[in-house]
Amino acid sequence: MFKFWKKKTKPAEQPAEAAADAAAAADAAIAADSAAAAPQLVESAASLAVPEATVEPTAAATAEALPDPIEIHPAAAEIQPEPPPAVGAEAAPAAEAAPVKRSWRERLSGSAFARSLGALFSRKPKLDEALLEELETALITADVGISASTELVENLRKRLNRREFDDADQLLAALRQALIELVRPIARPLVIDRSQKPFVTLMVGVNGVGKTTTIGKLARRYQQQGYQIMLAAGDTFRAAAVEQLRTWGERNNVPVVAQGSGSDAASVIFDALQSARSRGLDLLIADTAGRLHTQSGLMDELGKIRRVLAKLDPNAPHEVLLVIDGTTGQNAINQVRQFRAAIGVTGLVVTKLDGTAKGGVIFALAKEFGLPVRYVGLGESLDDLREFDAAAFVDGLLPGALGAA
Ligand SMILES: Nc1nc2c(ncn2[C@@H]2O[C@H](COP(=O)(O)OP(=O)(O)O)[C@@H](O)[C@H]2O)c(=O)[nH]1
Ligand SMILES: [Mg+2]
Repeated sequence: MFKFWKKKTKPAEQPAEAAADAAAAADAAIAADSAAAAPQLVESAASLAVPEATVEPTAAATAEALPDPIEIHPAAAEIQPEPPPAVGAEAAPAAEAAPVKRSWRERLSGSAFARSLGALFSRKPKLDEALLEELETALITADVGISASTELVENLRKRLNRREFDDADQLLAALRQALIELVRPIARPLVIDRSQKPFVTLMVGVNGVGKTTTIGKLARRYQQQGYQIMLAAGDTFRAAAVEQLRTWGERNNVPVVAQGSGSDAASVIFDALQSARSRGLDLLIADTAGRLHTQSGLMDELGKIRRVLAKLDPNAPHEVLLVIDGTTGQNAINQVRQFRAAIGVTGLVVTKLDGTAKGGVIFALAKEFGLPVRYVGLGESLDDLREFDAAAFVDGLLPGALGAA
C-alpha cells in the first residue's frame, strides 16, 4: 500500500506552504513566470542505490522567498534504474503478475450498481414494464446517466416487446451485452510510443481525485516493464504535494524534478522535459495542481504548460490523462468538459471504483465523450490500478449467476 502521500509536511516546509497559499490566492503561479525564468532544480534520486549521495533537502526548505538552491544529486546523472527485482515478466503481462490480486467483482460488488441490480434480479422478477422501470431507476441512481440509462432500457423494452426474452435472466444477459458494447470502444490501453523520447504524460484533474497516487502506481508499473522514468512535481500549490512525489521518488529510485511550492508549474515541467531528454529517459510523468478548477487560474496554468512543452517538443504532451474520482457522479461530466477545453484530454483514469463509488460513471462518460479509459483504480494498492477491461468491469457489477446460469 502506498503511504507516501500521507507523509506529513516537515515543519521547515511550512513557510513555503504558507507562501504558496498566498501565491495561489494572488494567482501568482502565472505571475511568477518571469521570476522562475532561470529555474533551479531540486532532484531527489537514487538515494537508495547510492546512499552517500543523499543530501537532506533542508536547505531548500528554509529558502522561503528565494528560489530553491540548486541541489542535484551527483548520482542522479548516472541513474540506471535497476531492472525489476523478481518481476521477470516483460511488458503487458507485468500488469497481471501480482500473486494475490483481488478480482474485479470483489472490488466492485459493494457499489450501488452491483447491489441494486443484485437485489432486483435475485428475486426472479416477472418480465414486465415495472421491471424495466425499476431497472432504469437503478441505472440512473448508479450514475449511469439519464441518456445512457434511457437508451439501454429503451432497447431492452423493444426486445421484450418482440418477445426475445423468456425470463429475467435472459434480459439480464442482454443488458450485460449492451453494457459491454457501450464501454468496449473506450477500453483502449495507453500505448507508449517508443519513438517519442521521452514520452510525456501529464496528469490533470481536480484536487483529491488520485493524481499523485496514480503517478506512483504508474511509475512503478512502467519501471517494472523496464522503462526509465522521471517524474515532475508540477503541483506546486502545496508543499506537501511536492514532498509527496519527492519522497516517493527517493524510495523507488526514480528521479523527481521539483522546485519549492509556489514556483511556476510550467517551468518545473519544462525543466523536467529538458533533463529527461538529455538523459535519454523513456518516460516523463508530470503531476499538476488540481485546485481552482472552476476558476481561470488553473486552466490558464494548464494551457501554459502545454505551450511551454511544445517549445521543446511540438508533440508533447503525448498523453494527457484526466483523473476522475469514481465517486463524483455526474459532476465528472463537467470536469471532462472543462479540462478538455483547457488542455485537451487524451485519456481518462477513473479512480476509487472500490468503496463508495456507485459504479456507473464510466458508462455515462462513454456515452457522453467516448474518451479512452486507460486505467481504473480499484483500491489503494499498486495492483489495484488496472487497465480498463470492459467485460471484467461489467461482470464485476452485475449479479454473479449470469455466466453460470
Ligand atoms: N479507495 C481508493 N482510494 C484511492 C484510489 N486512488 C487514490 N485514492 C486515494 O485518494 C486520496 C487522494 O489521492 P491523491 O493522489 O493525493 O490525489 P490528488 O490530489 O489528485 O493528487 C488518497 O487518500 C488516495 O489513497 C483508488 O483507486 N481507490
Ligand atoms: Mg496530488
